[in-house]
Amino acid sequence: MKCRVCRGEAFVKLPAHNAAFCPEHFDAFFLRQIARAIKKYRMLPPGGRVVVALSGGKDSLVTALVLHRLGYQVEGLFVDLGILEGDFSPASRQACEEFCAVHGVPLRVYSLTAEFGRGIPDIARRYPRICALCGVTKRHVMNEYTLAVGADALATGHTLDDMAAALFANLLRWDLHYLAKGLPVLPAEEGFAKKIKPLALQAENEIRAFAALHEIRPVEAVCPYAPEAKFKRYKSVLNELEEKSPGLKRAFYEGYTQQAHRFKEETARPPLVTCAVCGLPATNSPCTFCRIWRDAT
Ligand code: Q46
Ligand code: ZN
Ligand code: ZN
Repeated sequence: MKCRVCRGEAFVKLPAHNAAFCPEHFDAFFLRQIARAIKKYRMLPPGGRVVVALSGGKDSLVTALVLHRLGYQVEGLFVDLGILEGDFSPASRQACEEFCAVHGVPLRVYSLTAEFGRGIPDIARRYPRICALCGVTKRHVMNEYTLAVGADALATGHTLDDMAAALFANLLRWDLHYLAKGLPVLPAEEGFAKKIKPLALQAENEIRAFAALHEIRPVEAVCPYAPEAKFKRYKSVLNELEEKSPGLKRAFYEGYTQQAHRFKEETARPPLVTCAVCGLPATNSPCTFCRIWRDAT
């Protein structure tokens, strides 16, 4: 296989794009694809300021590197959950610290233990559905932080595989709420920072190749509370279909982004109140975050 651009030895083969590339031209191709998505979905103004939610995994690290290389003012935010089992939080934190040091990306670490004197394992003893609360916690911290620093948006590392699998699952159960919210961009609203997913059109194999090319070293430790990977079955069905029809996943998700407006009016959101403690919009006051971590009642 030869590089589509220079005819040199190919480093990666991308059946979905009917192309193969050498390292140099794959790098340029990957950046160009994301630059195009950022423009198409109006994710960021040129040179804009963006907080990237870093977990230590490859997707979030690749998101930060790409945005940094495209000239945005990137700041990484790592939420240290205080999970010591399996060295999960310390190893994740170290992966983020190393990445940020190598690439010159500023990193802010928000440690639950430092802020509130306890972490996820302490909370897990009281609450059985710990992942749901952990998700609420991370989203709250990231949103509050992005608003506080006045960045243009909060970026997460969701990939095409994540977006297509979620779309597939939510279509099967006609979850209209999600179907109105599955876009790569959620606009800012009062109390909510703009949320963007710059890798929403990049498939897993492309992201893996880009991470390898730049010697990104993601964390290997796995969270001890990790349930079966989200949407795993849907991902494998889509991958089977993709193998037979390269490009199907992307066409499926991209097609949705053109139709998503149709689901908008269908969703009635529960009315929001203002949390008396943190001042952010929530379904109840105090909000779940303040109830759990700030002991608000
Ligand atoms: S970190 Fe938190 Fe995940 Fe661990 S406790 Fe569950 S949600 S599995 S992405
Ligand atoms: Zn080439
Ligand atoms: Zn609150």
